[in-house]
Amino acid sequence: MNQAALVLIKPDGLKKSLTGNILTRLSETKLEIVAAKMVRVSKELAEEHYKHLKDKPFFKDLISYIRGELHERRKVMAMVYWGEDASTKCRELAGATNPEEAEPTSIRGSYGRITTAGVYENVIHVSSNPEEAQREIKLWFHPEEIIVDLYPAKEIVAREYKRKVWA
Ligand code: DAT
Ligand code: MG
Repeated sequence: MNQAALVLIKPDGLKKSLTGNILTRLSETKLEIVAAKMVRVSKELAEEHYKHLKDKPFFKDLISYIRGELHERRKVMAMVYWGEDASTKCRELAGATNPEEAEPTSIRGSYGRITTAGVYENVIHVSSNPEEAQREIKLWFHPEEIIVDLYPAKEIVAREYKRKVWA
């Protein structure tokens, strides 16, 4: 069945110039990229994204990490992969959460590390399943940023809202 998965290239992946390698590895899945952008991650977005871990001792470090505070790279690359069993296929290539336990040829096994402070720098995020993907994609993307209709959306007329346009 066609599914969507949120994939994030985390700040360590960007700092290590791994974008090309990661995209090449993920292209083995034959899935389609239906959305992509660079994001400066707010504290609110980071905390909402990882809210299932908010009671963990590593939560604060995790938020700093995804916001790029540990890598002088205040950005992540966010993408939506779409197609047959998207989350399973992408997670298989990503490897286990703990980069030291990840299959050595997986993305996390190849490029991840655990810092001396205990932070899992595991290079990418991939949604675990379609339900998690839906929650996460709705956090990271607006409907019009995705080139297929993934989830029900509605049109609204927004008045008095401020946005930047080209000068
Ligand atoms: P995953 O990213 O494989 O879906 P997760 O959702 O359980 O794993 O955790 C999210 C992130 O939190 C993970 O990528 C790295 C960090 N993390 C998880 N368990 C950890 C631990 N025991 N020590 C340090 N960081 C951890
Ligand atoms: Mg997870």
